[in-house]
Amino acid sequence: MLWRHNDKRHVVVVVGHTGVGVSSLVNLLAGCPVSRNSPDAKPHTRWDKKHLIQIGDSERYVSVYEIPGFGGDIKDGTLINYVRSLHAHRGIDLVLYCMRPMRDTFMPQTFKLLRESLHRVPFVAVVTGLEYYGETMEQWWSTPSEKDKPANGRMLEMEFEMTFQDHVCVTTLPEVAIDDNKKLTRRREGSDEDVENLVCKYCKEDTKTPAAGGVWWRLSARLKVRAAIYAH
Ligand SMILES: Nc1nc2c(ncn2[C@@H]2O[C@H](COP(=O)(O)OP(=O)(O)O)[C@@H](O)[C@H]2O)c(=O)[nH]1
Ligand SMILES: [Mg+2]
Repeated sequence: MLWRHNDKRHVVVVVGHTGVGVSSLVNLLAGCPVSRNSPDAKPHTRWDKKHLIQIGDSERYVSVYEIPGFGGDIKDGTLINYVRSLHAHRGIDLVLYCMRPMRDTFMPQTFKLLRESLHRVPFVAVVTGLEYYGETMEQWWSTPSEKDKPANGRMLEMEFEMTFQDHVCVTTLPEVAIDDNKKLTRRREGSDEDVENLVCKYCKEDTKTPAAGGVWWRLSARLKVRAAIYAH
């Protein structure tokens, strides 16, 4: 992939365990199916998935990089190197970290490695699959999943050491799966608005994060990623 060093667009990276709804979130943000989401949740997402997505009604576009699912076809270490390299070349402005409301999709170790690699980059938790949850989907964050346990948001912090700058509780169910269900349609539209607002909040004009690396670092990072891809 050729990165354009002079690209001044904000860079948003979408990551998550395979099957949590990374591709579906990208489609939600784009407002139409730009990425294939797989009914069987197999990791169809491959390398070099970059989408130019218009935010809100503005004239501005952000570059959204859809990272293949962790725990899928491609080694997690290779994916982390790829994200590091992207940060060195383009400067990442926002990480959308997708999870389902299930522990095995949290990936605290991966979170830690990404967090350490991306200094000062805001991480936003996107909890998907909440279309039938509670009175509002947002309640998931402030509700304990078991009696006498901390609320889910606190639990992520205390038990898994995963601290986020922001969070959003959503459904990324594709439009075709919703059909005419009014409640689900409303929840999907609300999810779209919430995620878009977050992207706007962290990708304001004149706040582009500069690329992190010097020329030599960038070159060696790129070679490492190339080697990892060929080895795959
Ligand atoms: N119930 C539910 N299913 C979802 C949601 N988001 C995505 N899916 C489904 O989960 C499967 C995997 O989604 P996909 O976006 O391909 O996941 P990815 O592997 O993370 O890219 C697909 O069948 C989607 O239709 C959601 O919010 N709720
Ligand atoms: Mg996918």
